[in-house]
Order: sequence, then C-alpha cells, then structure tokens
Amino acid sequence: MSWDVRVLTIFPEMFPGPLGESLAGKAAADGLWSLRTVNIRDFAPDRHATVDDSPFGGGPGMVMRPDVVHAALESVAGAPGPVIYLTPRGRPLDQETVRGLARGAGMTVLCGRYEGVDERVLEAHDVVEVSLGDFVLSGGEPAAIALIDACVRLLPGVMGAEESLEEESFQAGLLEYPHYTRPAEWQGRRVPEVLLSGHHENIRAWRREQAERVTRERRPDLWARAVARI
Ligand code: 9WO
Repeated sequence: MSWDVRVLTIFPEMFPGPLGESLAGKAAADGLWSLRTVNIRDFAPDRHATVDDSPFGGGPGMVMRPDVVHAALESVAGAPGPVIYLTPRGRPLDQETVRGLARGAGMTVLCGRYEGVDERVLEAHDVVEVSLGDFVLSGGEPAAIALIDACVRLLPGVMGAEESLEEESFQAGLLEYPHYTRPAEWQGRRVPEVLLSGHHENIRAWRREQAERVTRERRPDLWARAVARI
C-alpha cells in the first residue's frame, strides 16, 4: 500500500524538487509513496488562464479565485486523506500531526499564492489549515515540500534503520542532544569524555540530561509540556 500525495499549485515545476533526492527520492523510486502535481491554472476557464482577482473590500494584492481552486480540488475528489492548506493562519504543525498523516493513506496539499485563497472554497472543501511557523513565504510550495518530507521519513520502510525512530521516541517532546564525530579534538575543542568511555548507560543518561537542558533553555513551552508528561 502506497502513501499518495496530490499537490495543487500554479508552480508544478517546483516539485518534486528536494523530494526527488536522498531519502524521499529513493522511497518514491521504491514505490513507498507517490507525488502527483495538479496545475491549478489548467482549471481556469478563460483564454488567459487567470487564477487570481482583486479582493472585495479593496486593499493590496490579489486573491485566488474560488471557482478555479474549486475545479482543481474537484479533479482530485475522492482521493484519500485530508485537504491541507499551508498558511501562517493555520494550526501549528507538530510531530504528532505528522505521525497521524503518515499513518493515513495520503493527503492533498493546496498551495496558495498572492494574498491567499477565497475563504469560501476553504469552507466548502473542509480544508485543514496548517502552519509551519510564524513567518510569511511568497507561496505555500516550500512549506508543502517540508510537510511532505516530514511525513515521508516516517513511512514504513523509508528509514533503513528503525533505530533512529526508536531514538526519536526515547527523546519524545525534547530537542536533540549535541552530536559529535571524529576527531576527538578539533580546533582545541574536545568531545565530552563520556562519549569516548564506551559506557552505554552513562552515555544514555548524559544524552538525556543534555536534551532536557537544551529544551529547558531554548523552548520553555516544550519543556513545560515534557515535564507534564513525565
Ligand atoms: C501575503 C500578504 C501580503 C500583504 C499583507 C498580508 C499578507 N499575507 C500574505 C499571506 O499570508 N500570503 C500567503 C502566502 C497566502 C498563502 C500562501 N502563502 C504562504 C504560506 N506564505 N507563507 C505560508 C506558510 C505556510 C506554512 N507555514 C508558514 C508559512
């Protein structure tokens, strides 16, 4: 069973982009997931393939037309999984949501441009609005690539060693501990002795402490949630 993504965009050339390389690219070649782009412009009724119009009420910029976006969404009707619209207005994405999406059959990702999509088409299609953070891009496409990447790496068979995912659940809700590789001394900076000791229990404890320290210092919001869970 394959995990299938549809991406609705006026820039289909942006895909697969980074998703054609590395882990995700190999997983697609192995048939573990698939990506189909739908060019929203193909659904514009007029000769000039207009997808946007000026906002009612005035103001700057342009809005994606509901009829055109609706026709593009209708072309993938019945496909499994939610329709996700990537926007700074959306619910902040977290790893739990990513896990839920990866466990499902796939998703449809709607990429907006300009000032966004006419609100009525989002309502009519039960679109789920998702944000990757408090910043504004020029369009949803780079966010779509990030979201798909986060899901694909969790699909069964994608990460060769399941160890990495086990480690991830051990660290659940915490930020990464510091990593080191050879040489043991680089530009006068030593790797923490415990990591050279071969004492696996101490190493595990040290990494846990470090993950907790980094989380406490940098993300008090995550730390409060982690403490509540312990
Ligand atoms: C554009 C704009 C221009 C003037 C005043 C306000 C404005 N808001 C926007 C805007 O939010 N445009 C979005 C561009 C419309 C939806 C697609 N775009 C987008 C998605 N930008 N940033 C994202 C995004 C998606 C997920 N996580 C973070 C950012």
